[in-house]
Amino acid sequence: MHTFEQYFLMNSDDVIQYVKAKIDSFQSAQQITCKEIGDGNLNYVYRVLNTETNESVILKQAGTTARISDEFVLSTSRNKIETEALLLQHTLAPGLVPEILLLDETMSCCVMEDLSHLTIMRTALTNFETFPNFAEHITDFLVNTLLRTSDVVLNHKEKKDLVAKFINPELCEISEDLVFTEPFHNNFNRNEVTPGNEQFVQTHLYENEELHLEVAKLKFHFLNNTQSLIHGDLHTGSIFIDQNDTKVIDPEFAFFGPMGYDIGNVMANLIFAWARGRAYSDKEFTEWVENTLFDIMDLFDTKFRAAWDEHATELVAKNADFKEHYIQNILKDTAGMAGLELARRIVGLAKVKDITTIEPIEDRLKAERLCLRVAVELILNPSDFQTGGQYLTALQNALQE
Ligand code: SR1
Ligand code: MG
Repeated sequence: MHTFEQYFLMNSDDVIQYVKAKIDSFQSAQQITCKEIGDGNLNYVYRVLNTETNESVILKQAGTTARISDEFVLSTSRNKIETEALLLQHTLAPGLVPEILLLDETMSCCVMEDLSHLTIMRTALTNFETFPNFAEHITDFLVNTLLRTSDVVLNHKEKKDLVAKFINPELCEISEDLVFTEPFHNNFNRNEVTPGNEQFVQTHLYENEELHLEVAKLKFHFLNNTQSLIHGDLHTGSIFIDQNDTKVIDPEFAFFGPMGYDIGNVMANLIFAWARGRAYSDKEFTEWVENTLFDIMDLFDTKFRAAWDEHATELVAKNADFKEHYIQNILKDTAGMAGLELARRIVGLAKVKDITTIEPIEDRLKAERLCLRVAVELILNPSDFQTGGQYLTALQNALQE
């Protein structure tokens, strides 16, 4: 019988015991099932169900290494960062993240609301499902979590306390390596270029000095700009969705970084879905993705401006030209970061199913080159991407080449 007073990595039986011990409504439950359902790269996720009452919860625990590979040795305290990010995001963007029921720092686990009536967005997009409310919901999430954790809104001392609380060096290092470094150099064995695209990657990424300069600028921006509490890994695998609801999950990479990293991740991962839609000639789906890309930029801009006017407390932020300058820079960062995400998911360690499951292989190779052409354009010319329309033009141009 465990007391859960010292950390160990739980199995399904341990999780049942744990939930009975820690969650009041499960205390006297007789019929409990528990299944590991995690499909992320880092942690273990269990769904615990009381089959008599149908009540269910999710338990997420961090192991001492990443699930994807033992080569990433990580502090289990990432679970605390994730849970505290969710708690804060819940106050800023209610209804758009799961409810937390318990945080256990000793066991490096949390218990949260079960969202398994929803689907992981990447899975749904891979099946060409569309979501009419997504642009509205994700821009509500982005504007509220990003603007309201920035110095525009927060008291600067309070913000510095939060910056310290969310220092996340190990998870940031993963992004620094996998997103900002490895995909642009051919001497990292975690890169895996699909056979047939070697020459393209060599020319457009590995030997592109102009690109390397822009990537270096973006990397130092990521390292040095404590702009807002960002999610840090906001791809479509970190979103649960259905026709009504959108819930953002998995912020274990959260730290104070540039807002554009989150917005760019959302844009890039929709571009993967778009490239897949093109590969399978699904016109309705690709049109929905295009409209969504357009709407996200448009809605973000409109809502961010309105939220600025409503919530800004910093005196200099009342200057209209400063507001303009600030927003232009967020959108510029968004383009650069979207380009990085597009490149790293094609070449680097953590690939995306939207692209890897495209068949036949010639179509996958073509979709990869399409994403990489868009990536290079976004990274080289980020200032040219202030509107959704400019993204759509870049997608059309990349198709021509
Ligand atoms: C070692 S973790 C690999 C990737 O999975 C996560 O979801 C992040 O995107 C990370 O880069
Ligand atoms: Mg994740």
